[in-house]
Amino acid sequence: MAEYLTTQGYEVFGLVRGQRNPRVRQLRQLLGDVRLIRGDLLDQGSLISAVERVQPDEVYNLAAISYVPMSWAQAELTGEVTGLGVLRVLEAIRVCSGISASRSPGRGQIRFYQASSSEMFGMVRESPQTEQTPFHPRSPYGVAKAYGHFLTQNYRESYGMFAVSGILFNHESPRRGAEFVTRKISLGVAKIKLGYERQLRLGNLSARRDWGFAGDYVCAMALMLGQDEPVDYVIGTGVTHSVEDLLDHAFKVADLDWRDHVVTDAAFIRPAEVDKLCADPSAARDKIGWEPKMTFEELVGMMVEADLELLSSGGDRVADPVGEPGGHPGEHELANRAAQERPVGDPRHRTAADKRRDAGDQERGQQ
Ligand code: G4F
Repeated sequence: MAEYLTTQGYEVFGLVRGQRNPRVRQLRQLLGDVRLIRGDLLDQGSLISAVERVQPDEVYNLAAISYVPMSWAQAELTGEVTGLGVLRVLEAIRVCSGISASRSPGRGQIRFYQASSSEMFGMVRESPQTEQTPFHPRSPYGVAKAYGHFLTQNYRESYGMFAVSGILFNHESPRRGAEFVTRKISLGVAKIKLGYERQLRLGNLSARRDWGFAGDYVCAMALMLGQDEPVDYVIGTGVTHSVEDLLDHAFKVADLDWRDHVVTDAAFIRPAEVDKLCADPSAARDKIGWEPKMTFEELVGMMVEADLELLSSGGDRVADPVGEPGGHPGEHELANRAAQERPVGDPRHRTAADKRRDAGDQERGQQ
C-alpha cells in the first residue's frame, strides 16, 4: 500500500510499534521514502500523538492480528488489536479533528479507510457475497473485524466522518507471510522441487477462497478514499477456487503432482472453518471503476516462481513451519524477510511468462 501511495505522489507515514522492532530495518530498506513514527493500536495516546504530528489527509488502518488460527490462541489480544484498535484510530482522528456529537467535521477532514475482511461473512448466507450479505463470522478474528466494520460505519453515521471499509477477499503476493496457505504452498513447491523437502503438510483442502493479487487491491483502497461520498465496497475477483485447485496449479508450475507430496494434518484444521468465499465485486466495478487485473493462474505462477528463485538464489534456506499444537504454525521468518525486501515490481517477482514476453519484446525491438 505504502509503495503504491508513494508512486502516486503521496507523502507516506507508517506507524511502527515496540522497542527495537526488527521489521523497522526491513521497512527502511524496502520503503526508504516512508517516514516511520512510533505508535501502537493498544495505546490511545500514542495514536492521538501520531495524528497530531502528521496531520494526515488520509489514514489507512491495515493493522491487525491477521492470521486466523492465531485468533483462537490469543482471542483477547485479537479483540484488542483487530477490533478495539479500530476504535482507537477513529477516536484519535475524531479528537484531533475536534469532532463531537454537536460539531461535525468541516472541509478538509481526515479520510479513514478500514481494512474489513471477507472472513466476516464466515458461514455464508448467500453466494457470491455482496455489500448487503449478512455476517456470520467463524473465528475471533472474523468477530473482531465485524466490530471494526460496524464501528467505522457508526462513526460515519454518528459524526459525519469520511470513514469507509473495504471488504477485501484474500489478497496475495510473493510478500505474503509464509503461514498463509498460498505462500505455504508456493514455498512448499519450491522446497520440494529443489530437493529440500519431500512433503507438504496442510489442513482442509476443500476450503474455497476468492484469491486475488494484493497489488490490484491496494488501488481499490485508494480509490475508495478518493470518492465524493464514503461508501463501503466488496473487493475480490468473483472467482472461487479450492485449496486443491491451488495445489494443482502450484505444483504444475514446477512440473510436479501434488498428490505425490501433500499430506493432510489434523493440526492445521481449524476449530470452525469458513468453507467457501466468493466475492461479487460488481458494485466496485460499476461505481468506482475498479477491476482486478491478475488472474488466479498468473498469481499462483508468480508466487511459485518467486519462491523457486528465492530459494535457488542461495542463502535463503527457509526454516520449516513450526507445527504448533492446535494448528497454529509459526512463521518462516527467513523467507518473509527475504521476500519483503523485494518490491513487487522487482524483476525477481516476474513470472516465466513475463520474462518470455520481455525477451520477445526485446527481440522485436532489435528487429
Ligand atoms: O491462507 P489462509 O490462512 O487465509 P484465511 O484464513 O482465508 O484468511 C486470510 O484472508 C482473509 C480475507 O482476506 C483475511 F482477512 C485474513 O487476515 C487472512 O489474510 O487460509 C485459507 C484457507 C482456509 O480455509 C484454511 O483452512 O486455507 C485452508 N488451509 C488448508 N491448509 C490452510 C492450510 N491454511 C493455512 N494457513 N495453512 C494450512 O496448512
